[in-house]
Amino acid sequence: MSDNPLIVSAPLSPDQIRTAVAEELNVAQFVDIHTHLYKPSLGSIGLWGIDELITYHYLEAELFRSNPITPGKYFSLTKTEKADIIWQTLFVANTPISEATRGVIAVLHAFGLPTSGDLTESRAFFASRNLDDHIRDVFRLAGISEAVMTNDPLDPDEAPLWEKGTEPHSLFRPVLRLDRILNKWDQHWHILQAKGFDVQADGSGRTMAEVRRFLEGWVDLMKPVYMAVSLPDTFAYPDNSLRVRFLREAVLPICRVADMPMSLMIGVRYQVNPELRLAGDGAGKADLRTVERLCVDFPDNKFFISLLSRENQHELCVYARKFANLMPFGCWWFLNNPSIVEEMTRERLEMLGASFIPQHSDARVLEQVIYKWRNTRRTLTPILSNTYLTLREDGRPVTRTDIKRDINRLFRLNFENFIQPASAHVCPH
Ligand code: FIX
Ligand code: ZN
Repeated sequence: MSDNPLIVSAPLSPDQIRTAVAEELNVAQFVDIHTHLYKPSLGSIGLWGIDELITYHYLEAELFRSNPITPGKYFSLTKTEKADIIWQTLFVANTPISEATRGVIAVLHAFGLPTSGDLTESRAFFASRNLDDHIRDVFRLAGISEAVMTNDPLDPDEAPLWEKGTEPHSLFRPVLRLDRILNKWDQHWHILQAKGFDVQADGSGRTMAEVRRFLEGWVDLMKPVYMAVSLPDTFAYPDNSLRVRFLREAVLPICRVADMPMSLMIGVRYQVNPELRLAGDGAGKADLRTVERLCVDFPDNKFFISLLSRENQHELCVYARKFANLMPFGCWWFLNNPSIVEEMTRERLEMLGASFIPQHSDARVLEQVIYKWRNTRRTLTPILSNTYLTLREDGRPVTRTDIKRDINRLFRLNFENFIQPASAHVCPH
């Protein structure tokens, strides 16, 4: 398709709309605004390769439904043994028809590797890859220009790497993740104290000022694009909890001064089955009056909001219509399945136009971005096409320029503007 301005601004027929949406989604380079991927200089905490793909916690949960092995026995196995039993159970003895199993198939297929039989050839392929080249190949196949990380200043494996000094990487953007402070202060306050911060388990004394000093130090060190936390379905605001005091007196003031969004991912029922470890979390409906009150009480702060319960999604769209400092993003975790992505994306387009962020991958293993973004494009193509077909039917011609502009806003500009001061915002064009 040429870039002749005459052609791109010509009204499209229904078939041309469908073609243009598919083509523009395919060529657009997305920003993946929430992942658990790591820049190479953070070393072995960055997961990649076939054994990591197959032992993804989504697949571990599915293993225990199709194999009598106990979690205790499974977690005593080596990584290779774990991958072998999952591969045999979910990919050989059963058909890989779930979203997460099909994703592994899509990654193997993308690299021309066998999608049946054993893992010998695949293991040899990934073992032969140079990580930097592999990352660029994976991002190219996924159609993403950068991945936003999740960086934990109290993770014993990660924090020392940042403190020692790490190489920045143009494809990865840092995020300051606060779960250990906001959700597990009782288990972590002594680490700050040992680092020379005058903090107390009960939050008394100079604790709030010292937590603010700790976080300001990490903002200087890490240069995060936003701060983030996952919160339980029972998250309450306002209340007298230490968590709310940390938000009010340390986290949100820093974010406001830095014009940095705060990402709240709400609705986790942590460790409903602890035996499953990372796969043991569940989902619950949250009370969104918390989000309402935060947006009212902190009008100069910006909130990325993602919710884990399908039942919260419509009310999130209503709140996004009330508060411009609220940016709904993604179809998170248990919602990242075509049947629910379709419902959520349609109601967001109907209520918010192009003023939201449709998806993030939440990838924990590098190559997952290939299938997670392929699935997003596949699911969104008919949804966006029908949106434009309806607009055309109601009397407004649709051009390729419209489609290109809207896709850029949905998958790049809404994020890039939201992490910038208003003075730096770029208008969609
Ligand atoms: O809190 C989070 O960032 C969640 O996305 C993860 O904890 C979760 O395990 C996940 O990877 C979901 O996709
Ligand atoms: Zn996540």
